[in-house]
Amino acid sequence: MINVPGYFDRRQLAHEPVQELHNGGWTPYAEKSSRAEIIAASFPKLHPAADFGMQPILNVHDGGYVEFLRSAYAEWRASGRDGDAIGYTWPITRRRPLDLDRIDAKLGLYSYDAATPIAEGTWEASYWAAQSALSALSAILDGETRTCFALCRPPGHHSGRDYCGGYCYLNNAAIAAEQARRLGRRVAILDIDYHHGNGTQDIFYGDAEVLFVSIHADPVTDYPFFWGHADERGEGSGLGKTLNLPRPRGTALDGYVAALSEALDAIQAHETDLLVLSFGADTFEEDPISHFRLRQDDYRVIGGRIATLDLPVLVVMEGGYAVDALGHNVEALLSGLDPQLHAA
Ligand code: SP5
Ligand code: ZN
Repeated sequence: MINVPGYFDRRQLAHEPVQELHNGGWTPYAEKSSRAEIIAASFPKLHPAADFGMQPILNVHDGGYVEFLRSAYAEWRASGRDGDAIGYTWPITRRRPLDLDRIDAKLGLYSYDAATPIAEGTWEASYWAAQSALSALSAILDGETRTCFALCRPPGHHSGRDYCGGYCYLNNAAIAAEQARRLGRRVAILDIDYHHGNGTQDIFYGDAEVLFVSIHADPVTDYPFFWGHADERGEGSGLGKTLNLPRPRGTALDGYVAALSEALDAIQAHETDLLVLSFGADTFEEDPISHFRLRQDDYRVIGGRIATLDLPVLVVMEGGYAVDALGHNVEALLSGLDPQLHAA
């Protein structure tokens, strides 16, 4: 059992898309609500999320995009379609701004892939995932705990200011990080999901105050392809405040901790006083959609290395699709991160 405090709201289970387009065909949606159920079962109890309202979401996301997320499913159905809303045409890296109202145009404008359908409960679940992240942040800022877990689902790190993608709709980690920054904290985000956190990177790309560091599969071979290359380092006053550490398929613990040392050095150099850890367990050797080779015990080692920073850590759940192992992998990470709390 996990004794790190955690936050979750059962309304996050309302999102249950049926299928996604993958390798040219429809396959069952990998980001299932059972992922959250199995993680929740590893905690003796989880705190219900408090409601921090829309403002922290709108500090990160575009108002038009948020309105779209809330209404897309109803519009899709009103257009006579079955199933979940999904786009089929995308503007080439943003054409000129056009005020288009057709649902298909809006799906194209506000998304970048065909893996992120909008289902009946998508808005409700996404809203409460963001509130879980804000609630866990609040527990840290109020001094109740130094380590806190946000059982965010749907995940968030592929979602940018005005787009969804990669099973992500609202960027939970970015929303919490921005809130913490506004409350005066010096924030770094360390993203250790298998996939590059392109949404988080985009949100803070020109930002000198929030450091974004990511260890992920090389985008030359892996999703999301168009972001996460080592030469992406931030822009303007944010130049040098984005650090990408892509690693090849097949990476196991040794290669991983070498990248992690580089990441931790950058976090220290930033003079960070609060770490947001975007944690995806899809680096696991048995993950069905990914290609790293981390084992369950490796997550304890990784958590232990991150703990050497001696910082308050907000852990935000991202991906991980080997559902049966998910609770154990989260437990291993958290036990490494906070052995005292874990033994308590
Ligand atoms: C949060 C996160 O980990 N998002 C990952 C999105 C990856 N999407 C690209 C790979 C899609 C693989 N889909 C497999 C479906 C199996 N039914
Ligand atoms: Zn992932």
